Amino acid sequence: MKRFTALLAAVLVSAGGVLATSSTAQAASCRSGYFCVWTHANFDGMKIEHSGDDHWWEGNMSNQDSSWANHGVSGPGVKDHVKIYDGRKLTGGVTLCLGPGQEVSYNARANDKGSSHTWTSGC
Ligand SMILES: [Ca+2]
Repeated sequence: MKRFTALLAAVLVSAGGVLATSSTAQAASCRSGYFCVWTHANFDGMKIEHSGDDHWWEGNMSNQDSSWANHGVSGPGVKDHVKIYDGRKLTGGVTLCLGPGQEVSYNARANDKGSSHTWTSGC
């Protein structure tokens, strides 16, 4: 079962790689290896780029987040998903979880809710 899961993950990763290099170019301007957050929808407004965790989003981003991009790089044992939490210090529940390469231009349920995030191995 473990072997199957690893194989499946490899297939999913390579499928994502194909998608990324096809005509559906990534819309969000966010460096490779980073998780980016914008204060406005459609990757607009103020942007903050995170290479690691931030358990205490500052006031100019806390409860201001309106679009998100996970440009984390996948690899064996790498935490390439990002969970965003309602409260600081990863409290209050997850408002949004992004897989590697995932970009969310707007999400009504998560809009202006986030206050901390962590890299994780899955959603
Ligand atoms: Ca906002």
